[in-house]
Amino acid sequence: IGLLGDLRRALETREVQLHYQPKVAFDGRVVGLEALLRWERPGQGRVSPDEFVGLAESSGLMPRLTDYVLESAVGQLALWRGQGLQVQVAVNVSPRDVLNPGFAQRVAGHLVRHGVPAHALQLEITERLLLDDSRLAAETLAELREYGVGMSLDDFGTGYSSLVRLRSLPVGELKIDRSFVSRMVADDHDAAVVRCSVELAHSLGLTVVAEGVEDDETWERLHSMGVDAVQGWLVSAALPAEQATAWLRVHR
Ligand code: G
Ligand code: G
Ligand code: NA
Ligand code: MN
Repeated sequence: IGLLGDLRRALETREVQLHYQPKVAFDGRVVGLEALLRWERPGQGRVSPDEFVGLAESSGLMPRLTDYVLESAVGQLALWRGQGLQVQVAVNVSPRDVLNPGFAQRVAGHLVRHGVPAHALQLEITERLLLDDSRLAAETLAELREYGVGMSLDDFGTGYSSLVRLRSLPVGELKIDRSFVSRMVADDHDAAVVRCSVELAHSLGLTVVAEGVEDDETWERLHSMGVDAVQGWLVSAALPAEQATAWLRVHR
């Protein structure tokens, strides 16, 4: 109860912030940044988004939190574009968000208000969404895709989505879950999952991002497997907006 009250207040005072983690191609070029929520609760230290996103979902606060995230991310995109930094920003949305009537219109509203083109925004949806075979979710995603918003399938490999569902989904990118990436050097089975995911993605015309890349050997293996881009601590952790701006100036 204390945590929920604090979270509501934190959204008003903007104490909850977005940090940005770069996704880069193997030549070092930036292909985008993923916005990740960070909350330093006064006197209590950092609260993990796993914890407060879950709380927001179970308490009905999620639409507000997601709106807050979209507003911050699209606002930041407008600032970067104004400075000549042409990047794409990815926002995580929960399966519940996509089932909210009017979600696509709200996304479009943020873009229009800030004068940001739809292609500059990407939504990361988790593979879990595919499990509940919802018509509304499919229609909402199709509507956003039609509008020009990018779509990425997050945590790939953890949700056992069927090939049929995957083929019919309007996504342009697949992100291999970091549980496979982090173990692929040590474990042949994890390496096989990564290799097959890359092949599957490419044969469906999707680009592949590997997340959770922490060392050079993993980077090299992913490169040789034909992965398109990587994200992880080896490249950079998620950075506060100001540091992300400095990073972009150096790496664009
Ligand atoms: O950055 P970190 O590992 O702490 O994130 C933990 C989890 O919280 C991840 O699953 C991530 O996708 C999720 N998360 C981070 N930011 C957001 C957000 O803005 N919206 C939603 N729905 N989930 C987020
Ligand atoms: O669920 P999602 O894939 O959105 O979660 C991304 C999470 O992974 C974030 O919490 C982010 O902080 C975390 N993360 C990003 N890069 C790395 C990494 O190299 N190693 C580990 N262990 N976690 C990472
Ligand atoms: Na994500
Ligand atoms: Mn992920």
